[in-house]
Amino acid sequence: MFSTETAEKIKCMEIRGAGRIARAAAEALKNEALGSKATITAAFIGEMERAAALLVATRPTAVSLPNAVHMVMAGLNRAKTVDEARVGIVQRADAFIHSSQHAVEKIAEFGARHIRDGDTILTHCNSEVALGCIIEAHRLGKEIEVFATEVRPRNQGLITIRTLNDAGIKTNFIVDSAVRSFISDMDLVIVGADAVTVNGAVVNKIGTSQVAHAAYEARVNVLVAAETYKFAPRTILGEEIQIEERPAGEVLPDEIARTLPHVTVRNPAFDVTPAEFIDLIITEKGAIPPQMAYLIIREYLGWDITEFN
Ligand code: RI2
Repeated sequence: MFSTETAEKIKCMEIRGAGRIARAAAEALKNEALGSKATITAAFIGEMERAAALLVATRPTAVSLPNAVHMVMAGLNRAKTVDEARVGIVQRADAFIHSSQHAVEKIAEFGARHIRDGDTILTHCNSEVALGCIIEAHRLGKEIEVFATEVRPRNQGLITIRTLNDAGIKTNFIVDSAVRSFISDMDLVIVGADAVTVNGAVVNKIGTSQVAHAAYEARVNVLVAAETYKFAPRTILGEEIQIEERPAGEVLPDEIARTLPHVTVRNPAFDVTPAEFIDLIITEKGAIPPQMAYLIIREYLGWDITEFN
């Protein structure tokens, strides 16, 4: 029940942002475990597995979601009693949520060091961790100015400018297509990530690759703020990140679309920025060049490749 409700909220983006959906899924699994009436271990495990599958299926791109679910569900099959299984889920969910919040704080601390007094920073979409770096730099007394994009079609830029405004940070709001016009005035680009692949490519909100390409051309550094649970272990095995394509109505109202029978609206929610356009990925374990993504997957996610075979 808890998972169905949370799954709906994630799907319609009432709960959004790669870190937030991961924590919401962990919380939903915890509540599901606490609320379960199952008295037989196998039945309890079955309930939890159905809840986990439902949550993972909501948004296919943000790897934080299956990673969080995997961490909460790890070892469930070894539990001998319902109580043991329930306690395990609750402990692992709490541990994930706690470490996720800690990671966001650590990244803000590390990321702020890359922002200099007087910097003008461009950000795209609404990333809790990217904004955390900017707000921490401001808190440390650095004079900064931000350019934030609109982020069609869901306008997450509005959330970003509200947050920056509330923090008292001088902010400019621009349409997505204005990025190249302003990029030469920027000192830094900071964005978040929905997934980081083994070759250091970053999957993030649609338009990120254009921003990074423009920055590369203008020799402006690009930082990606991403917790280690956004790195994608399955990409080691050659699995590709699925890019979510959202409803056409988000881009073009149905009543207009109906009058244009020869027009198809395409609405991919994310794109892929290759490693060569990224200078650093800031994780809670420190900053790494994107080419070191493999090490994060092997050392910090702590999973053996055989787990996926
Ligand atoms: P944090 C968001 O996805 C954006 O792509 C953002 O850059 C990314 O998640 C990371 O967000 P959406 O849910 O975890 O808006 O840094 O599609 O908040």
